[in-house]
Amino acid sequence: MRVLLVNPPPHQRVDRYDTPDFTRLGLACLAARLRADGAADVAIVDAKFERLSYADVLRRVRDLRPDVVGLTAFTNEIKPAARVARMVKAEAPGVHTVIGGVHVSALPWETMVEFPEFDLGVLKEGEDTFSELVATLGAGGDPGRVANVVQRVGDDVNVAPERTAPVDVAGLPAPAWDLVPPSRRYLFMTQRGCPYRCNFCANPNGRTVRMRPIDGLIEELRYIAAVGGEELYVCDEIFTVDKERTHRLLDAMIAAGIQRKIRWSAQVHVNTVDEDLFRKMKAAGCFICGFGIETGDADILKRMGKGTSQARIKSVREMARRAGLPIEGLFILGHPNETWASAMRTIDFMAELGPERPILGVMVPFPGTEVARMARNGEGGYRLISSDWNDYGKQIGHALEFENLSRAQMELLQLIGYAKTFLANRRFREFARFAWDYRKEGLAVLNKLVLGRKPVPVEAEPEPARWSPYFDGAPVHANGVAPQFRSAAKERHAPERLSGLALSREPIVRRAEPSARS
Ligand code: B12
Ligand code: SF4
Repeated sequence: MRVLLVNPPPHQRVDRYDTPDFTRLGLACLAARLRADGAADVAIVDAKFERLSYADVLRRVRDLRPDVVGLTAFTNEIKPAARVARMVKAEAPGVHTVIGGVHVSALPWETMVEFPEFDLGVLKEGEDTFSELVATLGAGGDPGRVANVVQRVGDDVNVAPERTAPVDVAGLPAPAWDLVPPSRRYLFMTQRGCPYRCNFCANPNGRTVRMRPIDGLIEELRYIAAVGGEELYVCDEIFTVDKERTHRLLDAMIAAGIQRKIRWSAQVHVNTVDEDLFRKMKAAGCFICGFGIETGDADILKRMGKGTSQARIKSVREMARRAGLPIEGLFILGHPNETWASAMRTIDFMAELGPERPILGVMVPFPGTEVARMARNGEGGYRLISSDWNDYGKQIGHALEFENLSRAQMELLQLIGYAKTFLANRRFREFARFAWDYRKEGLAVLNKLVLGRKPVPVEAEPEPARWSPYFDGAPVHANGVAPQFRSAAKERHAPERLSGLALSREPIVRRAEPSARS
């Protein structure tokens, strides 16, 4: 079997992550596992990293003539992934198109119904499932029997039973970085899982933390340094979740002299750090440490499930300062029942803490989260304003607003927040630099605020008419599906009851009509 893994081109080129200077870790992990199993020849095409157009991707498909094309997608990437799959199917209908990643994992049935371009979907962490799926396809077996797979069968969608155990991370081979072009920055993951339950987070790897062995990590770091990697983005949900193990890992990194070749950033939780750990992180090459502060409103913080307090956040900020470790403070505007006043408290708190790198995103109701459930039900003051997945970005997006806080007000608050954090701390030069570094994103927000124009897609094409079951019946207040679209089929086949069943449903493609409420 020949397998091609694809990170699709971006919908637009505004956010810096639309044109990243690193390649996709998830695909490198899948490729490594397939290769170790010996089940397939694997190639990776990272269209974002390589700046490839859709036509370029299709050319690669023609050259490589794969039996399986696997696509990865966060929510805001699902439509570009479907576009690649559509092109592949038009060119070679016999190729199996497989979608994986966090979006299909949160909405398995809905994704397969909305995007007929995908033949199969792999849910959650993909190594075990995809490996079994490829072997099954190679042997001419029934892919619908592979646990954690969703399959299109004619007009039906089959959802196989769930896998009982999460992936044994300790037993995985190192990511197949040799299958992607070398780069200056790499994503690096030392463990998977997070024990917390924040209401806005999909926590895709579940609550059980599983660690990679330290010697394998050091070997991977040596490889990355040898191919010219200079910087890492550590992707662990909480790098310091087990302090004792973090100390051992940092000691091993220092002993191997990693800090002389590579600098890195990581995210921590304020409950799992102390000054000593910060000092050692810095000694091991950490140049900035991120933590989710999320809000400056004490009540909102209490309710969100982060398990922390403002007092703890302030004391951890001071610890980092004393340790000489710059911080990235991550904040969100748009928590349930957010108001102008609570958002201003967030901005004031951000200015007070003065993170070296402030990040202030606007809430996105990612499927599978409590916030998404509330937004779909019109709770928490939320109003969904788009049923277009391309609008589901945190910095540049257009997914929701509040009954009492318009989208434009939220975006204005976002700009005020950034400006105040720098200017109140008299960091004028840094502000100028920040404004220059993020000029594309800033202009996109201003353009939308002042002229009401959304960013222009890179390669627009007429969209096929679709029926999006996720939004069917949800109160979308603009450019989306009207509430009366709730279909009898959706009522009959509630996703909660799908497991293991082959279902009939109404035709996949239905044309959305203008919202009655827009
Ligand atoms: C590192 C990271 C980033 C990095 C790098 C992202 C990247 N392009 O690789 C940066 C900082 C750039 C980033 C940016 C964003 N991120 Co981010 N990010 C993460 C983080 C922490 C880890 C992702 C990762 O690499 N995991 C490791 C690999 C191994 O896992 P994986 O990619 O999920 O792949 C596995 C499975 O999903 C599956 N799989 C994936 N693809 C495929 C394909 C096939 C064919 C198969 C079979 C299986 C499969 O198998 C893989 C191996 O097990 C996750 C949270 C998390 N803990 O997962 C959030 C997360 C993915 N990010 C998220 C978001 C929202 C974003 C942004 C949209 C935010 C924004 N700025 O608007 C941007 C989008 C950027 C983009 N388009 O690339 C959300 C996604 C939610 C959603 N439903 O879409 C997450 C889940 C955070 C959260 N808790 O809500 N992110
Ligand atoms: S602590 Fe971070 S990774 Fe864990 S649930 Fe909260 S936001 Fe998600």
